[in-house]
Amino acid sequence: MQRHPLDPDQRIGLHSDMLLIRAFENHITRMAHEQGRLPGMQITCHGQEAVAAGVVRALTPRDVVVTNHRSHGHLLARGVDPGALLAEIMGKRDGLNRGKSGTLHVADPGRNVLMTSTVVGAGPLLAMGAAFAQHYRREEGVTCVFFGDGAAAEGSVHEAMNLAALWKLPVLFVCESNCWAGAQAHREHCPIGEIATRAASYGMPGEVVDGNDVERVHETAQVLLKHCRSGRGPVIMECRTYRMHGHGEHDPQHYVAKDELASWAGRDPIVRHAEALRRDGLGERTAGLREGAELAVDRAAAFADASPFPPPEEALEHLYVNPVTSEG
Ligand SMILES: Cc1ncc(C[n+]2csc(CCOP(=O)(O)OP(=O)(O)O)c2C)c(N)n1
Ligand SMILES: [Mg+2]
Repeated sequence: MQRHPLDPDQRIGLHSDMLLIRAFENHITRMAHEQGRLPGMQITCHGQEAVAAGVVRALTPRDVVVTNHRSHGHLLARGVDPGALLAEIMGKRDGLNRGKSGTLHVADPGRNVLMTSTVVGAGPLLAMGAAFAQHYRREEGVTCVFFGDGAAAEGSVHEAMNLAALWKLPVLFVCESNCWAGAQAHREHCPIGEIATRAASYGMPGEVVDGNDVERVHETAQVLLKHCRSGRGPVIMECRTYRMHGHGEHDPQHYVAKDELASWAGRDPIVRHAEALRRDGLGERTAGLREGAELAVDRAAAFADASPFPPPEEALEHLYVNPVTSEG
């Protein structure tokens, strides 16, 4: 695989994205443990920041993103304003979707984030539809869909991959293989371990990448996106990573062995990347980045806290582009 070395600005950009995502998710964790602060289930991507930053930074604004229940990192890397995202998660009026989507259904049409689907395995089919539209309209974009290793066991994912390959649709299928699907370990739902191996059976390329190595993720995504853009059809990119928190913040994951957690903590993508940057003489440029990310989240929190809840009369507004009226 022909990779292009990253320049210092790109490397620092990837690092900043990961720091922002981590700071944001830490804030969600804190709030999730305060009674009454956040509605619904809160699902964070602690440990998976390198996948979000590495893949999303390789996309262009024309590319479409379809995400899943573990979406905050994808959205922040795409440039979604942390304040608007946090307000959305809190169900506030100034949220990205006016407080009507919450964390689990966020969409940002302005940034081509088509939708967040929390129906496990539905995202790849939606992505295939979006990619069909891109192909049909002869647009340049690619559709990038994130899904989990558990989702890969759903029949819908097979259908999406099969048809995308048959019609040579520009889809980057990104599997975040994070060792768990809810409380089920990877080996309990996946007989072959590697999901990218399946690519061969669809006649498309498949790559496995260390999902805790942000630069490797980024370079691999760049190469695979080139394939999608060339009209040769879809690809599967499997990022091997780890879910450091429970399925959601309500889940203390007592079913996870302590030594497994400790071993993955030792491969933290942010710590590893900071070390790599230091080794290459870029340590000085990382000074203050963490504090900057935390400040951005503090500002986001102040914005979201100050935002009111939407009034009940707005409940049925902005749900459809052309709302069906009571007159029909
Ligand atoms: C069709 C469907 N089945 C079950 C669920 C409940 N559920 C939500 S997330 C999840 C686990 C998904 O695991 P994986 O795809 O590996 O993603 P991860 O949570 O590890 O990021 C399950 C079973 C659902 N949302 N949709
Ligand atoms: Mg998983």
